[in-house]
Amino acid sequence: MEGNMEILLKVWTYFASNILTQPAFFIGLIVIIGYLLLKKPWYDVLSGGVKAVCGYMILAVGSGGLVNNFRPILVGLKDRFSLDAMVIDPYFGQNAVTAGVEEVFGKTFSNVMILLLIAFIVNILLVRFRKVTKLRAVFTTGHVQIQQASTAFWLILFALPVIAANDTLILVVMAIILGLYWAVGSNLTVRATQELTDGGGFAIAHQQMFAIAIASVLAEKMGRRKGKKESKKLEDIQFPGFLSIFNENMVATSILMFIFFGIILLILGKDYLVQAEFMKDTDSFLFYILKTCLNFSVYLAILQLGIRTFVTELTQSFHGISQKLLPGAVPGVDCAVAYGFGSPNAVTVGFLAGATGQFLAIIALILLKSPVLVIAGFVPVFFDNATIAVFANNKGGIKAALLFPFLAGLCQVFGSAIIASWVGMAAYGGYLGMWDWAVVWPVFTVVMKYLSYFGIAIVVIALIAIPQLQYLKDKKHYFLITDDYEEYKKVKAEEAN
Ligand code: ASC
Repeated sequence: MEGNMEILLKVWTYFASNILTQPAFFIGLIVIIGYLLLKKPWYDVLSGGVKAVCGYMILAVGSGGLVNNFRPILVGLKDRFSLDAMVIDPYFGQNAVTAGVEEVFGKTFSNVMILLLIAFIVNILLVRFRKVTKLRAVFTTGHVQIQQASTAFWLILFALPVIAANDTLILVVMAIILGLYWAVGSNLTVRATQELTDGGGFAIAHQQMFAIAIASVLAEKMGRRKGKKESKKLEDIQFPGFLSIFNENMVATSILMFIFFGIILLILGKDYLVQAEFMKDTDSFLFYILKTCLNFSVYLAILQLGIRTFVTELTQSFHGISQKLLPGAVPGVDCAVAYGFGSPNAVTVGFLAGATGQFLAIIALILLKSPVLVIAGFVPVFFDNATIAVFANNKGGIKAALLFPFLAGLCQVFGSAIIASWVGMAAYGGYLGMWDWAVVWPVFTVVMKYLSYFGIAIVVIALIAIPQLQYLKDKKHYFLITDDYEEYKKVKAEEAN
């Protein structure tokens, strides 16, 4: 018995560390299973699998390139001015947990793989029983789930000292709350994502799912209030004269990023950049700045190529899974997949609007003499806000694409500063910082801290209630939108007339 369990655990750990937490291989596996269920010939299964894995790996080269190039520049501000500040970024957040959790709580979390197993099963079951649960999306972005698990571990230990002594209880509470958050959050993005991608057949499973849902609803209201049928979107702008160069996404992004990061690099100064080994003393500063800033457009283009490579395969193959295994389900994927849809300029606009919000919030912290200072991390400021802008633009046009990322930028900084200093993570240099973790999880933490077991119940019930409320509001289209998007569009068009 003991031996069997051990073997099972080994098999699972192998699967989890090589596939479940490696989105490229997980999506590849899903595509292969989907095509097998559709009884496609073996060579179609093979080519679909290859395109899915390579496409996702290309996407990861793009997003990794952005992160590796621009994270150090933003963090450089902290070193250059010797600030005692925490960085809001998933990577710094995870490091802070590793560095501090043992010192603060006398514990380390080693059961990540078991947590993922339980949460994954919970997610599948919740979707399997969608008639009751009203949940439609399965989380596939394991790398993000691990980051979230470590932050949740800290927040839950802090909020619920009553369960801290019992490792099994911690695991169960974490699995329930995280599993629900993953299922409910990705489900919240289903409608907005289907409408953005014209029935792409997936949802977003990342770190700003509540923000996507809220921004989409508010942007839609904003768009409607103007009384016009459609509000002007970013893709509708046609600049005249010399400004027409901005009509081209690559040119617009390059010029805007040259200004934005150019200023930051000038502030950092050549001396610092040489000393911190960003560049050599013999390099031309001008060309270093040019090259660095243009890399933004280059990696963005790579990212979009990756999306184009795998999205069709995923959409088509998942029919196999949603017809045969998990009726009506959609996969939840990385937020960057949204950048292949809608206006490409929304990505840049969202980043700049979000950065403005974050920088203003940071200045406010300085002026208010906040005990905790925050440094903008690249992942929240770019991936959160670009995503929010893509969705906001699609529903509410230009104004929404500027407003919501800007507000989100304020939330990311203020929310993270408050929660990270309260729970003691700020002292270890970082916090996850993404929107849901700067707003939604802090609320969970407050409720659980002050109401203990009763607080856990409230969080769980609230999460379970969200999809029910979504369903009650829109019974007629709720399942149709994933089951048959063409039919959904037809019904919607008829109703509009
Ligand atoms: C994150 C994180 C990343 C990026 C990536 C965006 O939260 O940890 O590496 O966003 O998933 O494509």
